[in-house]
Amino acid sequence: MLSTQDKKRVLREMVLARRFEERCYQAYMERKIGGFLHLYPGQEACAIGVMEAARPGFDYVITGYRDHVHAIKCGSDPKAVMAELYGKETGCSKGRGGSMHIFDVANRFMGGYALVGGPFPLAAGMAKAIQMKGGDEIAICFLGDSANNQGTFHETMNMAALWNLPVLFICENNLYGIGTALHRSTAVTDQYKRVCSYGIESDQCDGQDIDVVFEHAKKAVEHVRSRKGPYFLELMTYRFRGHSMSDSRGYRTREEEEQWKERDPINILRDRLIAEGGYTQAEFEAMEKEIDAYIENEVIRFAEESPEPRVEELTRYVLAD
Ligand SMILES: Cc1ncc(C[n+]2csc(CCOP(=O)(O)OP(=O)(O)O)c2C)c(N)n1
Ligand SMILES: [Mg+2]
Repeated sequence: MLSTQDKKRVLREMVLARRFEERCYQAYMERKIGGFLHLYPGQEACAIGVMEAARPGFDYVITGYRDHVHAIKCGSDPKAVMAELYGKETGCSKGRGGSMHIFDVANRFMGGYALVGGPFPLAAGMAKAIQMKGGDEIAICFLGDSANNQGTFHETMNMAALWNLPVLFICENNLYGIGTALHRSTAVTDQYKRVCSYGIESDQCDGQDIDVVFEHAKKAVEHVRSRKGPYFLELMTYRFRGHSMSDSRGYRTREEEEQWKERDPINILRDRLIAEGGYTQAEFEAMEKEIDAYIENEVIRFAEESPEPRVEELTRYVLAD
């Protein structure tokens, strides 16, 4: 169980994640950020709750294009992530990758991938390397619900089970792949059931309540770390914003959105802390203000003031020598 102190810390991390993403939205509208931008509000308890149960900076993590918060939870500096979104030389991928290609070797955050389903086999490869080297790490692969219809999903599940790889798959099921509802694209909508045919242990839980995510993730991480084989955990969640920046959300109703917003992961944890005593709404609001000031005065300022990559060096770091 998360202690009161831990709960306050992860609440802070979720608020930082939310404000960071909302500030990205604003910067995109001001044309400071270009290219694709996929935001994470609504899903914060997933990445933060799972990594709270794992070892950020030690375990290897990989995900898709909705990747900023995963990187930050693994230890990436929010300044280097924002500078990457701004396409600056000080960005974590030296401004060459942008939003979908956040990368941080030092913190074992292995990306940030644009190809849906692409990270599955890469995660298996990371797990195979861990297995061969004999370390205590695990590989964690976060992906969306729709990624599971890619061929790579099935090929990877088979190999991961066959080779007993130390890999944890986290499915962030937000019910949509771009504008297509899950039930319109997928025969079996309970994603955790799909890995049973490969003999992989799996579970499903609420992805909005970080206490619930943490408990399920803890069990999953223990399973993989003790080398009992791969594990697949499905988190039921919702993205509050559109898929990407140009999305009028015509494929879902405003009522459905409002229902999910009643299950905002930040409000759930804040209200619980207040109900348990020893925490107040005033403290929460002061924290929000302090985080906004940090994002503005440090994160945004750093991105704004950092240099652009030099034109002569634009292709540097893009391809291996
Ligand atoms: C191989 C490949 N096919 C198609 C796309 C286009 N595409 C981008 S996101 C997406 C939907 C993915 O949805 P999901 O896996 O549920 O993730 P979410 O965006 O909901 O987090 C698709 C089809 C792509 N990026 N890569
Ligand atoms: Mg999805």
